[in-house]
Order: sequence, then C-alpha cells, then structure tokens
Amino acid sequence: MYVVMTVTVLCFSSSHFSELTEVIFTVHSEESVLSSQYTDDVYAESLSMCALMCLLQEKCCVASFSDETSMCRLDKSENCCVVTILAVGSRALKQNKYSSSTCTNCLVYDRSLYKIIDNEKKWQEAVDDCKCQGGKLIEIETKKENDFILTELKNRNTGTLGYWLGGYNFNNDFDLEWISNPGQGMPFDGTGVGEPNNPFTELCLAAWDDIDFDWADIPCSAILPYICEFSAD
Ligand SMILES: [Ca+2]
Ligand SMILES: [Ca+2]
Ligand SMILES: [Ca+2]
Repeated sequence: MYVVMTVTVLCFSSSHFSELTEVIFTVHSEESVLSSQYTDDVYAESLSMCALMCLLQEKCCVASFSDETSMCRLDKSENCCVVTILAVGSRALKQNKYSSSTCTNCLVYDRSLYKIIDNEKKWQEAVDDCKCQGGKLIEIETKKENDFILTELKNRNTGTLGYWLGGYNFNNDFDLEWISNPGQGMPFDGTGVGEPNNPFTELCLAAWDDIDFDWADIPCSAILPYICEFSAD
C-alpha cells in the first residue's frame, strides 16, 4: 500500500528567490531500504525532513524513515529501484522525478527504447527491475525487432550465457507467452531448433548465446543479464 506525498522546496539563487519547486515522493508503508555501502543512516525529525534530506543529496532517489527510532536512511546509489525489505514501523520514500523512463544510453528501434542491463538477476527480479524503471522486460513481437536486438547482442560479445526476455510458460502448456499477453501465443516465434524443450522445469524465456541468441526456455532461477523495453511515446 502506498500514498503520494508532496514536498515543496524553496530554491534560492545567489541573489534572489528563484522559484518554488514541488517534488513528489511516493510513500510505501511497512518498508525499509536495505542497508548497503550506498546508504547513510541519519537522524530526522519527521518523514518530511527525511524526504528533504534525500532531496538535498544529489544522488538520493530512495530513502526510508523509521517512526520508532527517527532514523532516516538515505540511499545514494543514484538508483530509484533499490531493494526494500518488509519493516514494520518504517516507511520508504521514492522520488517520482526519475520514474518515467529516463533512458540514457538506450537503443532505439521503431516505437521502443531498449536498455541492456549487464547486472545479472533471476528472471522475476529482472521483471521487477524493468517495471520499477517504468518499462517492461523486453517482448519481441516481430522478426524485424528480433533481428535488431539479436544483432546488438551478437556485437556485444560479452561472453554471457544469454539475456532474459519477457516470456514465460503461462497456462501449463508447451509454449511460452509474453507477460503482456499471457493468454495468447506469440505473434513471432524466435525459438531455436529443439526449444522450448522443458515445459515443466524451464518456464522462463531467454535469448541464448549457444544457439546464436535464438530463444530458449531456461530455469527461472538462472542468473542472467536482461533487456528492458520502454515506450518511446
Ligand atoms: Ca517489443
Ligand atoms: Ca504456455
Ligand atoms: Ca530449454
């Protein structure tokens, strides 16, 4: 459950008041930012003060505040999609200013932007991260889109086993469907010869290096890089 909170900040220029800036945070109750090398724990009088401290830190997008201890945890990783954990009595704050897809270094094709993320994750974590960034784990609808992406993957040549795609074996049958259309077959099929071959143990779709990045069903617990797709509209 979350609510939206607005923090209004008065900005000064060197000589005069410049403008009132409104910054919006989404507040998630019963959540805390996980402590890491990027977090600082500081004291704050209130949730609003914690939000303000995050705002004043250039690299802070997410913070959390404990109502019991007044501890404000600032995340300074420049990442709006940091891991939060269940924490009774804490509230997590996320700035909305980055939540629309600010897609730097993205590939552009047709009406989509693509971000290849080399930080390897399990399939569901990749799904969640793309969603948090305002997009989705890539769904490839046409041969042209597939050719474009596969050319990029082959050129990168990073030695990875493969890249997660947004396909999953819904409906307990023998084919995979895109997350956005779990009830429909895929309009274009890029699976490699002999794939998918394990409908009960390999439920998640990846572009697989061994077969020239054709698609294959893979165990969802595999740790792979992935591609997020954003709407260019
Ligand atoms: Ca697509
Ligand atoms: Ca299926
Ligand atoms: Ca397989």
